Amino acid sequence: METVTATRKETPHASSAPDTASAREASAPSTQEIDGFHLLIDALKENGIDTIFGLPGIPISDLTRKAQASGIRVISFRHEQNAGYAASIAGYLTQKPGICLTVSAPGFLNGLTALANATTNCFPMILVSGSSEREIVDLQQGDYEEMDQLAIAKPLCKAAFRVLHAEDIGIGVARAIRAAVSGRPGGIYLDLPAKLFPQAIDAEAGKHSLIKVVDPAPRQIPSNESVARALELLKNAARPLIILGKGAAYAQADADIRTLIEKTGIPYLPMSMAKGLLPDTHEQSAAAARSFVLPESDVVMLIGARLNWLLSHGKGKTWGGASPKAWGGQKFIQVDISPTEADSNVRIDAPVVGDIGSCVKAMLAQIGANWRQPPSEWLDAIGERKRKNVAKMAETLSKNPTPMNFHSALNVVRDIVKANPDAYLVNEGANALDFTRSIVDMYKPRKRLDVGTWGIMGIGMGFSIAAAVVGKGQVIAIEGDSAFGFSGMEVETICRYGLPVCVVILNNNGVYRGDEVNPTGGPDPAPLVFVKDARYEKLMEAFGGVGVQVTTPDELRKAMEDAIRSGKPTLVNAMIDEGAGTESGRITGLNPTAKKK
Ligand SMILES: Cc1ncc(C[n+]2csc(CCOP(=O)(O)OP(=O)(O)O)c2C)c(N)n1
Ligand SMILES: [Mg+2]
Repeated sequence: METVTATRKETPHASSAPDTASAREASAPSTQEIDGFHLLIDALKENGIDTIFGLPGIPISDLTRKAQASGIRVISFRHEQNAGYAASIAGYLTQKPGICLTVSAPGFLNGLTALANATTNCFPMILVSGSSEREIVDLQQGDYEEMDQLAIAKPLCKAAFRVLHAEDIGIGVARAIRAAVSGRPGGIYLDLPAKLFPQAIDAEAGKHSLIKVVDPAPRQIPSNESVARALELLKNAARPLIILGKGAAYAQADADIRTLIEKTGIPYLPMSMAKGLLPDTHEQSAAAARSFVLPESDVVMLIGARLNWLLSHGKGKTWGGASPKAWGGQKFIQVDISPTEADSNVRIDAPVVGDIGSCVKAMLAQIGANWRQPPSEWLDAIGERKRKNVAKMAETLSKNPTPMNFHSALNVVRDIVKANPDAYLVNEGANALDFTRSIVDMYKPRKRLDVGTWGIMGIGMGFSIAAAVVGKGQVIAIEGDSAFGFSGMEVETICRYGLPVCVVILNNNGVYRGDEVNPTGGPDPAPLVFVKDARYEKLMEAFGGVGVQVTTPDELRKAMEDAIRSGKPTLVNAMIDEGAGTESGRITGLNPTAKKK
């Protein structure tokens, strides 16, 4: 392992900093020195970081080589945005910050969308970018890839740091790790100017400067009063409901959360990425009666779920309010790590602030053995709705139309996921997303990885690669054809690393659907449609993976079964009725329409 170098003397950073390294060398000469490259690698390894997602170039090419040589797994991507998404979801899956490494200005900017998305979704990630020479950047003298990256990153992340001296690398990495995972996790930017890497300091002093972060995400215990207040409200509810968000899934408090749900007997709704925290087939899941339970509930406990647009801000018609902004009358308990989350959209009657694991434990401790189950009228009413909706869905799923539609294709995916509950399910698109979410049941926590808070397109291949690498398991990616296009080139990365990823494109020839025409009759296609019947599977074949085009559910089933059996990179191009989708999938209401036709 190459950690300590007997270096040539690199000129340390000259003008913007006192020449501390050479000053010390003069007073205490040393033959053994360590440079910035190795200090950074050692600082990451010291903190258990074993994987870097990135894209090499000036000034970080050598860093990727040396990192690989030191035993860190380096996954090289074709575009930084995908490396960034990979890092962010690795952070979500492991509770360790995912590292994305990029070059300066353009590489940094390409990674920035993923950093902002990580912050929005509370995924712990660190974007590490090389940057150009400070004094030239600050005087705007036109350096190679000049950009004031720190200033640009700041508003888009939870915290941003820059390291100028090799002896500060340990501190810089420690601060970035703590900031990423403590409290509400998020995206961190770490700026490393090119001149930092060859700076050399005394090896012993360098070793001493590294910090192994102790307890990076300390437990935050809720107050007893806040827990008692919440339970009092829940206990007296006539129609209680629990909503589990991806914060609850992130917490890895799976057994306690399940015990809380089962002990209280309260029906629950999983948000998209909380599907599988309890198996979707759990009898207390009210997912199949969502539009009934939201307006009818009287006390709602949110666990790691925010009242953002995905929950209609806790008000309006979804919640039984008379008008779009009107309150539905529910009382809310909000269990969240952030004290400022409460009252963000509606009044929170009982905030419980702490980490989800500690909060749920505290509730279990106070609940004791004699918890009264919710009124049977409420449970029966939900049960009846569920039965009706499930029967209706079963009827739709059993149809076998030609051409295949979303339902007949996803009926197959549903079976495959049921037979492979440990597989990760990555999902993006509009109809391809919404139908998959409602049709495909999940059975285990943190297996469903999707577009998250922003409904962002482009996470598909980055998430798939990270799930295969850090989750070390089979991945199934269900992709809209438009969604796939955002990260499609990474199928080369999937093939290069030989990852067990089965991509299924639900190909309906366009965004939402493929049957629109240019109203002018001119030669350009309509803005939302693509080349008809495109052969996406050939892209996978180009890099040595398996490509299959399928037009029936039976062919789809066989292709997916083969992919999972072989573990080979596979792309299944599933041809879907181009008229089957709806505008914007399930969120049609957010689409502005012209007042006058
Ligand atoms: C980064 C980004 N750009 C654009 C969008 C807008 N958008 C939402 S869904 C979607 C694509 C939907 O088409 P497809 O993936 O083919 O799914 P389908 O509805 O056809 O199944 C787009 C472009 C977005 N959400 N994110
Ligand atoms: Mg489509």
